[in-house]
Amino acid sequence: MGDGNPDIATLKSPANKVGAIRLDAPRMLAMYTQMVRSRTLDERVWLLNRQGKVALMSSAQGHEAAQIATVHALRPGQDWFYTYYRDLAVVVALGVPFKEIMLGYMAKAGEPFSGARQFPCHGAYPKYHIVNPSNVVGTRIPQAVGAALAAKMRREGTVVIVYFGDGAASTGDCHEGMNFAAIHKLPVVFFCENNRYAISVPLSKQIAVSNVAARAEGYGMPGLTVDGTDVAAAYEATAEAAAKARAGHGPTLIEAMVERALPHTSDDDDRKYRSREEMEEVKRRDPLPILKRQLEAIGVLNVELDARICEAAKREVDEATEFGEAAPYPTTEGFYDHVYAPQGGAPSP
Ligand SMILES: Cc1ncc(C[n+]2csc(CCOP(=O)(O)OP(=O)(O)O)c2C)c(N)n1
Ligand SMILES: [Mg+2]
Repeated sequence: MGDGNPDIATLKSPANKVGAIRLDAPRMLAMYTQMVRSRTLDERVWLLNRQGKVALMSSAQGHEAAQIATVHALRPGQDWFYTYYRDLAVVVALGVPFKEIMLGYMAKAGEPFSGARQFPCHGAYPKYHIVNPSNVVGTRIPQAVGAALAAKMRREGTVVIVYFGDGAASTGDCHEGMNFAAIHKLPVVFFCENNRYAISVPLSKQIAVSNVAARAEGYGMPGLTVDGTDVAAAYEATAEAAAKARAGHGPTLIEAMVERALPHTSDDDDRKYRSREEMEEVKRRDPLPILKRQLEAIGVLNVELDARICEAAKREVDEATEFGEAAPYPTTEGFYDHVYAPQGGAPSP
């Protein structure tokens, strides 16, 4: 494990126990299905990268429980989701079709977020209320706070959630956004996916305190650290934070302790800075088998149902892969669409 991380064992609370909170079995099964789908897609994209068909992948493997739980704790269609590059499972849980996601990974024409001009799932998808304007870490935090200010001024009862990593939490943008949101009691949930690494830099070289949530006090908002491999813990924390935000009580900082199961991106080699023992522990905290075991224990999942869920996910991913491979690349026509241009049209090339 990286140095300086909160002791995961101390994060266990009654709220972390399945059944102690508002999570019912059908919702947990829906979360599991989404987790299997996201994982299956994630693994396929990784393979496609190795085949030279996808330029870059930043995997969500190990983060999925936290990501999916937040979507269930919010109101898709009303609330806004400011995601970052590792949030594939958020995008999946919000219902973006795999074929469209695959167009992004393969940089093919018709990709809905940015027309394949940006990284996969970067840009915006208004239909799903997803905004991810930039790969520059931390920048979406003040932007999300601005959206929360707009929501408050319009009295919409809308909540904005902004996702970011532990590394992004150390940017100036993060400080400015959190400070402003707390002062003005804005309806925003700051959701830090703490995997204890910013590429190869461990948490102890990013922050001098033991956890990111400790910062919340300095801004004047609640902050809590939860086990992000446990859907129940992440769900409850997000649901409470959203209820507070909707009621006009301002922002909350949630720090979900997650695992980055793969290298930072498909261009990284984490064997240079993570030990085998550490990766064994990461495997032990894989959220997929954890949720699977929880569902089996309460009699909601059995071998047949699990096989059906996995087969359906594979079929969906197969179809998306074929669709993506058959799709054309964008042409230069429309090159200047959706970009700012001087008065009088597009700039001359
Ligand atoms: C402002 C800025 N600095 C550096 C980078 C290069 N960079 C890309 S991802 C990353 C690590 C971010 O780590 P973290 O926020 O913990 O997210 P994680 O990838 O671990 O989920 C860095 C430094 C960047 N994109 N933006
Ligand atoms: Mg990180």
